[in-house]
Amino acid sequence: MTDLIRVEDHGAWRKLVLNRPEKLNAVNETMLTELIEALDDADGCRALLLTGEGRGFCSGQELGPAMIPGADGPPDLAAHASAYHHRVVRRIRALPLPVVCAVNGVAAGAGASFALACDIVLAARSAVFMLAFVRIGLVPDSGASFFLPRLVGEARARALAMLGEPVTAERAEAWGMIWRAVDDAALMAEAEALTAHLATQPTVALAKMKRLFSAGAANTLDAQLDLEAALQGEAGRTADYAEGVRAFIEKRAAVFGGNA
Ligand code: LHQ
Repeated sequence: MTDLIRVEDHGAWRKLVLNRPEKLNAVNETMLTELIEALDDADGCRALLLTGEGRGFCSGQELGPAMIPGADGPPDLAAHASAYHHRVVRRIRALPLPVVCAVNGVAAGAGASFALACDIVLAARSAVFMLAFVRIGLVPDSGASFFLPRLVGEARARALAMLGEPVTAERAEAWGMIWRAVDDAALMAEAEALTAHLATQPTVALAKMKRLFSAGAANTLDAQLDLEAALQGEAGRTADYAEGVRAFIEKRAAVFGGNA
């Protein structure tokens, strides 16, 4: 283990910090492997916060000599994306707990995709999102071509992908690409408070919401209604549901254990 991913434990929630500030947290194989391990290891906690150290959030794949054709021909980007970047995205989406992203600075290429894969995204007002892929002759990956049109519509998604222009945090909020743009100085405190709050919520229900929203992207209304009914049935058998209703009747705040 290096310290390319810094893990901060806060009891019920955890902060994962991309920690290569001198390269705006550009990701390489070591860093992505550590990120995947940190995500795998997070199953036990009730919420995660993903952010970056320094003035950038993540500038995407590290661009270095390994990324251009060498004696063995061009690098196998399909294998690279599948083995690393796409495992990060799959893990974020599959984790049975909310993942908050605090975009503290530029989010470019796969860095933008990682942010969009998270459940709730806050961004510093000075941060920008950039589908930088086109600038180096690549296509959006790590889920960007899936998330972006669903969040902002195809007209904007196609233009952002084809032009690679930066989108400010405020515009991203106005377009529904992220939850909120926040003053730079307030970003971390706000993101931490949000994550800490989520860690007190009915975790099993939040995990089922993630399943619902993921399935809803491809389901018919009928299939989605069936899934909602099934997952509501499961949620209705949790201790947190019983506690929630009891607390309502007793006119007090619910105390959720996050258990099934
Ligand atoms: C970097 C990087 C970087 C290395 C900044 N690498 N050093 C691709 C391939 C394979 C499989 C799967 O998926 C992908 C997906 C992708 O992610 S493709 C997209 C890759 N990323 C980019 O194309 C973005 C490249 N970076 C930039 O365009 C700029 O750095 C941005 C616009 C992010 C920020 O610009 P500035 O604020 O002007 O900062 P800077 O360019 O001066 O960067 C600061 C340092 O960070 C600098 O190093 P240096 O030693 O000169 O101070 C950069 O070289 C380094 N850096 N991004 N991706």
